Amino acid sequence: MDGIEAKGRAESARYLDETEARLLELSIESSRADWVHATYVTPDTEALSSRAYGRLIGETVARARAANALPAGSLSPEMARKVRMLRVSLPLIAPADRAASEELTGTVAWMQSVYARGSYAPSGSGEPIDLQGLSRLLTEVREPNRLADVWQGWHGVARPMRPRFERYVALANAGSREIGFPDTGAMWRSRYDMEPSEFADDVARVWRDLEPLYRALHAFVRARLREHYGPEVVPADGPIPVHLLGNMWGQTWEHLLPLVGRGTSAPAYDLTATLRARATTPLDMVRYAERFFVSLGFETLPATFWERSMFAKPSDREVVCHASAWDLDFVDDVRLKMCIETTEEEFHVIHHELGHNYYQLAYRTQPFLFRDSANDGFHEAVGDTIALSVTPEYLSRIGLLERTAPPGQDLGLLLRTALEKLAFVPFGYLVDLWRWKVFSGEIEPSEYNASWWALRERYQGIAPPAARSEADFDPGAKYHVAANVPYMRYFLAHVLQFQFHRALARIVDAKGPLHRCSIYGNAEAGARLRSMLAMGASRPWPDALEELTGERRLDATAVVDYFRPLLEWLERENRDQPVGW
Ligand code: X8Z
Ligand code: ZN
Repeated sequence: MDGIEAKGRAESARYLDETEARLLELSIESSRADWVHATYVTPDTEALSSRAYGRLIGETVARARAANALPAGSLSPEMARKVRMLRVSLPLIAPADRAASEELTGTVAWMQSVYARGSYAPSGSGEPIDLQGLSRLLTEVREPNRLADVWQGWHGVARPMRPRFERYVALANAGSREIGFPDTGAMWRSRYDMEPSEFADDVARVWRDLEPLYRALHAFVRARLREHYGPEVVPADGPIPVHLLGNMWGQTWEHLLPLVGRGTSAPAYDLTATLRARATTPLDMVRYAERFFVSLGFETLPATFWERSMFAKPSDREVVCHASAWDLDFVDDVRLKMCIETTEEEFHVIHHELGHNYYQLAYRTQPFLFRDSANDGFHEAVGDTIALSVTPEYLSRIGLLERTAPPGQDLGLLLRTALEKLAFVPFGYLVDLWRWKVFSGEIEPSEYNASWWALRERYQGIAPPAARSEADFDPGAKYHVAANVPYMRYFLAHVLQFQFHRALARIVDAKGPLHRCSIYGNAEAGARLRSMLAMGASRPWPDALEELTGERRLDATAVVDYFRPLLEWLERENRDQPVGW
């Protein structure tokens, strides 16, 4: 490098350092305002968070532009990566025009508030019930008419979002175009160290590999639901009515286990009952999850985590109950925000969330622009990977299960996990298939709802309990649509977590089947996991994947390996059943 080049390098480095310092400052401001909004939803906190977000976006755009103009030859590979990251670091870009920017960030904050405040008073009862309460009813009630009423009531909450959602799409696209993307969906697809079209092809490939597994589970569940509810309610070979699936979006089905599992596939244990019998508190549940990470050699969570997190739903104000993990200062002010209920499902969600927090702590020494996961699917997969190690053997080791489920109960265990994870796969895939098409204009506002249901039927094989129309806005009844959170990350995570788990099982030299393997207490597994997490976003994600697994691609065989015994059994169970819809 000659003198002039060295000077160029030093100037570019200085600009990027300054950029990282400034964006860190604005990100902290924005996170604090968001935190206050999410834990105290009022018009004022909504306005403050939208303002702070607008400032962060404005600065990010200005700096991305300036960084793009730095002489290419002046950038080291690491600096060039930072410049690329700058352009795709945010899920929302507002237009430079001030009024348009305020309208856009204001709309997103408003949709979040509408979602957070949403409630419905089921027919024949007096009090309005929030999403958590309505979701609980979906897991407990078994009368189809009441279930349909609850489902429709919640979906009514999203109707008023529709006109403003349309504006949000137009404005977000305008912002994305100003920084050189054809639309916001293309921007979202540009965060994966490959061409956006390559990424779309890659997830399509993995979906094709997983589709037969999902269809086998779907056929089995449909047949058992038909036995239970009768042929008038559940068709023999058509889509399953979504309100029967024990989840508002039909995205996970584990609450159906007592209804569809029997004999060899009966539930192996009831963790919810145990937690309740012991009066386990939300805080106790978080402590269990923390102890798992500590057993792998991670540090205990900072004192501020315990002081500043929100673990339970406050009774005196509106909050965003949808669980999330936060990193307020991008160093160690990590927090959990969740309205914890004492159930097995929430026990798993807590592990999911702490996975985010431990990832944040692991990459805190990276430069600011690399303080993120290898790709967003990695962030979603870490805690789920740990939850896969919450086996009966582990639960009995920590005293949460009297007796380890004997070997004969593997089908019940696998069926529970399949109802949670395999059932999720098409939903994880289609939410952003829909949004990609909405942003690109392939789906027009006049067909928002019909196109949503076309995808829901095609991929999930489910149907709404009653006719829907374009007066409805059912996508907005899902948190991530209302809150502008990209969703393909969860599809990725549902593959990656099985790749991580399979690799960790090899590291601990597990002898039995994958679903019986727990890495609890294994220091080597912990060290290997930590070294991947500590990379943050400093390298392309295939490098991070390779670090832990030796693999460089998304690979559905890890899912197949995990569920193999169940898949063989399902095939036999489905012998006389129609498969598909
Ligand atoms: O939103 C979440 C987490 C927070 S990142 C609770 N999940 C998705 C959802 O609830 O729809 C986890 C799995 C899918
Ligand atoms: Zn998450």
